[in-house]
Amino acid sequence: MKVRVFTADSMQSAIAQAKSALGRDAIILHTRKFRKGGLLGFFSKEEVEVTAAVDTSIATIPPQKAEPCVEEVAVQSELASMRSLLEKVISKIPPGSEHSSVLDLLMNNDIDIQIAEQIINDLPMDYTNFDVESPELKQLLITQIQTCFKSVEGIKIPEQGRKIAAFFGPTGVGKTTTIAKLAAKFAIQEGYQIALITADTYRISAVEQLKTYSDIMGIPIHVVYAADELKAVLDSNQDKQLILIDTAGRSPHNDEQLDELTKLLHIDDVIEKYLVLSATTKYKDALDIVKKFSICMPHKVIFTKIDETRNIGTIVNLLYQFPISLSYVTNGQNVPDDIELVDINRLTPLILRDL
Ligand SMILES: Nc1nc2c(ncn2[C@@H]2O[C@H](COP(=O)(O)OP(=O)(O)OP(=O)(O)O)[C@@H](O)[C@H]2O)c(=O)[nH]1
Ligand SMILES: [Mg+2]
Repeated sequence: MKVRVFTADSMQSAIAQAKSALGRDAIILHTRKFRKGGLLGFFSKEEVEVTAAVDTSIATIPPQKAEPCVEEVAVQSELASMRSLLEKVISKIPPGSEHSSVLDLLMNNDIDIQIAEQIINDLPMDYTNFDVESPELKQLLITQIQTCFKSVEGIKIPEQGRKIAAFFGPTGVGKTTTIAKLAAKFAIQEGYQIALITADTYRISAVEQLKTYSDIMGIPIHVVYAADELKAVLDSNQDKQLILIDTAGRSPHNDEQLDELTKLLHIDDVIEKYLVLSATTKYKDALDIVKKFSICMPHKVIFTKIDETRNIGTIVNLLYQFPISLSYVTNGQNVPDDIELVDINRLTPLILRDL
C-alpha cells in the first residue's frame, strides 16, 4: 500500500490532489484542518490535510479475462461460419456489376447459369463498353448464342425413293398435331403422295385423332400394334413418297416403354427419327428427356408450343449440352399453319425476348 499526505486550502482541492497523484482508486484514510502562519494566533490561514492511500497490489494484478459463456461461443462460431460463407460467395462473383447484369438478363430468359457464364466468356469483344439494355449488347449476345445452332434441316424428300419419318417423345407435347401439320404441308401444299401410320394404340381416341386429319386431307392411314406389323405396312406402301409415323407418348422414366419404342423405331434403318419436345419443359426435365430418349437415337429435334412460353432458353441450354440437329418449331394449335422450319435469325431474338 502507498500512503501520502496532501495539504491544500480546501478539502476539495486536497482530495483532488490525492486522486490525481494516486489514481481514481485512492482512498482517503484521514482528514484534518489546521492553521498555518500568522502572529500569535492572529492572521493565520486555515489549511486542510488529507491522508490518502492506494493499494498497489490491486493495480499490478492483470485484469482477469472473463470466460465466454456457452451462448457467446455459439454466436462466435456462427459468425465465423457466416464470414467464411460470405467470403466464398464474394470470391465467386466476378468483378464488375456489368457482368452480373448481363448474367441476370440471360438467366431471366431461362438460360442456365453455367451456360450464361460460358456465353458471356465467349463474347468476342469487351461487352462492358455497352449499356446493359443497349441494342448493341443484345445483338452481341444473339450472335454469340447463334453459334450453338449447329444444323437445321426439315424433312427432305428425295427425288427418287421415299422418306419415312417417325415422331416420338413425352406425352402431350404435340406429336400428333405436328404430324397433321406436316401431312398438310407435304400432301396438300406440295402435292406429295403420303401415308400416315399410327402406332399409338395405347391411348383411347389416339387413332381417331389422327384418322380425323387423314379423312379431312384424304390421306391413307394405317394402325400398327407391333414392330413386325410396322415393317409389313412400310413394305406395302412403297409407292408413297413420304410416310409419317405417330407413336404413343412415353415417360422418360419408363425404361420398359422406351425399350419397346426403340425396337419399333429400329425396325428399318431408313426411318428418320424426330424427337418432339415442348419448349415449355423445364430445363432439368428437358435434360432428362433428351438423355433418356437418346436410346432411340433421334436424328433431329422438333420444339413445340413456343407460343406458350415467354422464355425459350431451354432450347439454348440443350443446344449447348448436346449436338442436336434442329428441324421445326411449332407455335400454335392451328393445323396446318402453326409450324415452320427453324429460322435461327427469327428464333434467337425470341430467346432473349426480355432483354
Ligand atoms: N399452344 C400450342 N398447343 C399445341 C401445339 N402443338 C400441339 N398443341 C396442343 O397440345 C395438345 C396435345 O397435342 P397432341 O398432338 O395430341 O400431343 P401428343 O404429343 O400427340 O400427345 P400424346 O399422343 O397423348 O402423347 C393439343 O391440345 C394440341 O392442340 C403448339 O405448338 N402450341
Ligand atoms: Mg399423339
